[in-house]
Amino acid sequence: MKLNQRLSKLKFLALLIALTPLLTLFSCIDTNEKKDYQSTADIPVSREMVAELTAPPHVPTPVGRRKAKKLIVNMEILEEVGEMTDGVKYTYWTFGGSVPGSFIRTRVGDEVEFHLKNHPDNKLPHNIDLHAVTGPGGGATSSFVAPGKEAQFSFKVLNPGLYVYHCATAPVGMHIANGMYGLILVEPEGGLPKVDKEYYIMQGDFYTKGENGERGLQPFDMKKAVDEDADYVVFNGKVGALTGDNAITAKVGETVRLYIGNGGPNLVSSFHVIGEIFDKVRVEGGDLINTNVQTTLVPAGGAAIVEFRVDVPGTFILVDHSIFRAFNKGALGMLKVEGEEDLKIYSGMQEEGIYQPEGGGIQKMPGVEGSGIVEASAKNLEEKIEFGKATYMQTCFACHQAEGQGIANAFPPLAKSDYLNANVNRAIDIILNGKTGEITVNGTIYNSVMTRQDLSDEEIANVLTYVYNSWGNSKKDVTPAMVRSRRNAH
Ligand code: HEC
Ligand SMILES: [Cu+2]
Repeated sequence: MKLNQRLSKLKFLALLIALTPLLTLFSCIDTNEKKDYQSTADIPVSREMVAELTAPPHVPTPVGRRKAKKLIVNMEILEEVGEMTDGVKYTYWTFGGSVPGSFIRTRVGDEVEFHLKNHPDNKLPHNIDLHAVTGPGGGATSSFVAPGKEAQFSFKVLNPGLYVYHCATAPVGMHIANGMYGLILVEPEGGLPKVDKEYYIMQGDFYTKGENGERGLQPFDMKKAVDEDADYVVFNGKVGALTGDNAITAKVGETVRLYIGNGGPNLVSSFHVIGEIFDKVRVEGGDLINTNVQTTLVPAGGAAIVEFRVDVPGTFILVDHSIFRAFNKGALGMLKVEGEEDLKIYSGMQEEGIYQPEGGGIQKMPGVEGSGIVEASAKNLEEKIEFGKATYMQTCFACHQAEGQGIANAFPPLAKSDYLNANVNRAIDIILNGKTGEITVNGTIYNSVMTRQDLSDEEIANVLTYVYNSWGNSKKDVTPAMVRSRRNAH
């Protein structure tokens, strides 16, 4: 221990000596700039500028030496169907039409005027929480915006670093799980050091009703999300967003900087590039620089900046080194490097695609479906209500809330709902088939989407019996037979 400590002290000293010229350089820059302001909050802004926003894997032009400005960010929220992988569709909720959302590039001292626009075709209200904001909710409380509306708020950019932004509208996990996250970079005064190539990559985990690879439009699965049982773990919103023709590229001898984010909602990423060593990692996207790193941890709701020089040609595979995610769930990308071989560094026999998942993107384990477990039936009304409550807390709670109160402008109340109490068959149909289009509940209009709930007849009977016997509703007893007859009616 002692020896170790002494050793690390020595190392520290050596590092200090090695860094001295660098440090002096930095302090030079520092004193130059510090003339005009004490803290970054005091940096004056000159003029106005509309921010360039880019879809992944691209990033906007570096800030370089530009002065702090009033930076107008126009961000449009779009809910749209995309392809998770071949034959599998998913309804993404996006900032700017991509997952992750548009990359925002700022510098310390900028005064950002944020315009959040919720497209009129969207179904739900949203907002934005930017981790780069100093203020309540990171902007969330000031940016809640219904479809067809625009919200505006401003903030001063105080701390340099790479920050996540995400939607923070309830149920928050669901909005993030549907793709509502992205990165905002805050460059220091004078900008980050120049590199040859920069790319934007963000990991996310997805939860679908069907298993990995099951075809068709797959609805979000709340239970799997709560259980952190991801069907897909991907870079940039889908399987293959960074492979084959979509691979990112560089030439031998170039320096590459990757802005890596992790939207989660649940999983942390062990980000690794097979066959490369990160010369530099800006740990967690902050000021701390680590060097010679193999794998860097990117927390959910966090980021890292990794930099390396590519010395030899070939295809380098980007993975989450929780490796089943890479080969079985999609967390795999490619960096294709062209140029001259350097046999001194690497002797050869490189085979492109050697790390391709066997037989394409999706693999299935045999024989795990249909556990065959049958739950005991409820014996009386009390048990129905008890079982129904359990289903409610697992399935309906995220949207309709614990006391059935719903969420204004998004999810109608089930408590004292005139709509619910007026017609049992209609309520059963809603659970069986889902519901879209305009409805009026207790005098308020809702026009949103409830996806069909994949529940057995008995589960539906129990959950509705629980709802009808709670929160001032009309105390009906819904039976499995009633549900069965509605199911057969279609
Ligand atoms: C993903 C969010 C979501 C989940 C989960 C969900 N609902 Fe809904 N529910 C909605 C939305 C949105 C509407 C309104 C649909 C519309 O505007 O057409 C709705 C409407 C309803 C209505 C009719 C309106 C009312 O307030 O009476 C009932 C009844 C209902 N849901 C019951 C349930 C039950 C029971 C569950 C659980 C088994 C459930 N919902 C799960 C979002 C959800
Ligand atoms: Cu949202």
